[in-house]
Amino acid sequence: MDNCIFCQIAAGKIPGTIVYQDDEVMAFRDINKQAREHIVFIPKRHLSASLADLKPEDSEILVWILTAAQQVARDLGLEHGYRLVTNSGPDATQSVFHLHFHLLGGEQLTGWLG
Ligand code: D5M
Repeated sequence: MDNCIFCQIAAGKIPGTIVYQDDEVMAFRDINKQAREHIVFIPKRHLSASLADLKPEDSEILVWILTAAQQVARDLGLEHGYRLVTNSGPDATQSVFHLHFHLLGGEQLTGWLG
């Protein structure tokens, strides 16, 4: 999608600090980081705006993203733990409407709500 910032990062049209990619998944550093390590995982294809509207036939992307997150967490040395979350919809303050997951770690995380 032309007006989607994450599609533009996936296509190399705008820069991102990419830490991982394969055929289906890309991961890059969040520009508004909320933890010492904060990585965003996206499907390279614009499969859905959020988890809420991901079609069952596209759900295998969830396994690929979780597998990529596991790999990146290992590569970043997050042996003490990390958090993987997705914001879906306005109550979750989602701001970019291309399915994505946040990997947060590298420090003691506190709180669930904010
Ligand atoms: O999270 C969307 C996240 O996307 C938010 O934490 C900022 C991040 N973001 C937005 N634009 C960029 C670029 N260009 N590079 C890296 N990170 C970016 P949400 O879950 O939708 O609130």
